[in-house]
Amino acid sequence: MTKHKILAKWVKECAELCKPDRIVWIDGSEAEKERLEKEAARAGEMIKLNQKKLPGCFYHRTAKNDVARTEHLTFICTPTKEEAGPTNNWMPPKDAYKKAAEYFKGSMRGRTMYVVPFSMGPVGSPFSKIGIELTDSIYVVLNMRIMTRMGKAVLSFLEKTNGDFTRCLHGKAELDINKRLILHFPQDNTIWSVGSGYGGNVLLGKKCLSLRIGSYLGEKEGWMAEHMLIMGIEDPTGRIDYIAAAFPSACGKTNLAMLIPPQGIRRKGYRIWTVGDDIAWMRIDTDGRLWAVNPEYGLFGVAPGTNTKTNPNLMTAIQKNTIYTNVLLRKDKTVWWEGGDGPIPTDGWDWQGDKWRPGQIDENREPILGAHPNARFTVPIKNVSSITNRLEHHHGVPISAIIFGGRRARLAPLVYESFNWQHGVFVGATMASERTAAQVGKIGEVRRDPMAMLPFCGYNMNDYFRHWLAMGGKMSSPPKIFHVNWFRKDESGHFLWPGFGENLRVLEWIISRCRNEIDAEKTPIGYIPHENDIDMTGLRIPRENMHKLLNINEKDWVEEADSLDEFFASFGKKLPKELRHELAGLKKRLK
Ligand code: GTP
Ligand code: SPV
Ligand code: MN
Repeated sequence: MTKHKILAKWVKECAELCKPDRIVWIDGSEAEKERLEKEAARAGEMIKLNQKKLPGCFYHRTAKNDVARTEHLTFICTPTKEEAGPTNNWMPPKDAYKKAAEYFKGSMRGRTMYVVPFSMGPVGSPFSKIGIELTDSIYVVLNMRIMTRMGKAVLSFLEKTNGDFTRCLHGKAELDINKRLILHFPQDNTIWSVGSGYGGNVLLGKKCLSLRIGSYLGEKEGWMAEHMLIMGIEDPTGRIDYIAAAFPSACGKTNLAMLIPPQGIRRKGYRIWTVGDDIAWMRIDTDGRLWAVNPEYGLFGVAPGTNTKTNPNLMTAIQKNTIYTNVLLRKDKTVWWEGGDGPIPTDGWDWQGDKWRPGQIDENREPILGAHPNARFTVPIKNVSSITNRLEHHHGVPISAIIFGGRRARLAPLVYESFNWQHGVFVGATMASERTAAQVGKIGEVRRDPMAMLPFCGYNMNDYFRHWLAMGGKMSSPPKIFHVNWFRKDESGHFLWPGFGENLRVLEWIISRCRNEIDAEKTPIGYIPHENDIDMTGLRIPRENMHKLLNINEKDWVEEADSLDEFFASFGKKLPKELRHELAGLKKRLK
């Protein structure tokens, strides 16, 4: 119960709609956690893993048709379509409430409604936002416990300040994809999610609040909510440069944020500090620089491909107090996934709960996977040994460089630097990437994903671009803007760049550029490194690969620039003229 009258009234209204048997206010205590874990295990919602090998770890499977974000069922519900803009699905608020209310109606009969008070950002920080999530899923409660600061302290603060909060209502209902909706009502500071149990659809503090509602508030209040990792790179003198990087879903943010310096350049003595792996809230401080905080408290990371070679830091972090979702369950109650640490298990139960052996094929002659390609784990960020000591600092960290990137088998070079802020905004606005398993849809298809925010911008993307442009003008020392591509392939489809820890070599170049320590080669698309300016010590890749990685194929770029006409046309008249101007500039330089 609560002294906060508006909160009490809202909880009562939601309970009248969903009709739970009981309402439980979550305090965030250890005892409560144990109680919930027991109950989830009893109900079959979670499986307790091998506590000797994986202390504090649990296992969960989602429904088969509920394994990734469903962008086609995600809506921005503003009074006018114009406010949602050309890239979002839109529904009028009245219709949206009505439609979802039908699915919510009585859906919690026989169930418990949990009231989860949470804070995105340190509790009580002037830059933090409070949300209350109502949910009938213990899995959601236990994940929110990892992903956010939550419980009694948040509620006390909200009551003491009698402040506003984001109203987040989640119900599993029938877990039916035909009765699933993820709805955002920016004007009402409200999120309704029904019919799903998958992370990004139901951990409402994450994409829904911190990005969609957050970006809407950011434009109004003069700050930015971005789909970015934040990391610090400390050089041997102790100076730390912080960078923020926007890559689309499942394109390497988590991995970059906690990389371990590769053997070859370890002698240089770099240290990496992890600040965040998915979301950055950024504002301009009195020094005229951009400062970023990570509003989250945990990581919801992709399992497949994660192993001791690619990400030793993360492998260590997920050995305790981690919730695994949709991975392979082994007989000894440990877990495995494709691209995980070998050897491949001889048997187990796959993500759908069926008996699994390696080499099985399905009716389409495709291999049956042990883990879903979008299988994930939820882990407290403090488990990561490279965690920054500024996590609780409400000022956050000053950003030297912003990096955009995506999966592009062709075209985009390993790295290039924009000419200035406005050109950098153009680079971000036009970035593209091959689709991954993080969202339902066709994998591999190249799509434009401006600033990696296509699925997460909570308002008209034209206004979002305008906000980016305006922010640059307000800073006396804006970060430099870069673009990277770890995913370029050769003719036979192999990655040309080893990626992961080796990406530090590229970050080193980026930081040298930010410090004005080295010059670069000017090309029509931006500045690229002189060939010897990326330290390749100890890395044996053919010299011709490096040529390919940094090659700007002008014919391909002319094609790319031409295709941007159509892309920009889809934004209509409201597209900021500065972006059209940048496109014209690119075309001219390519001639
Ligand atoms: P979201 O959590 O969906 O926002 O994704 P993310 O951007 O944090 O992606 P993540 O770091 O989890 O990486 C997704 C997949 O890309 C994993 O399978 C990684 O193993 C793979 N990956 C990450 N970095 C690299 C890289 O530098 N090179 C290559 N080839 N693969 C990478
Ligand atoms: C993403 O898809 O970008 C994620 C995972 O970070 S989810 O929280 O499901 O959105
Ligand atoms: Mn993400």
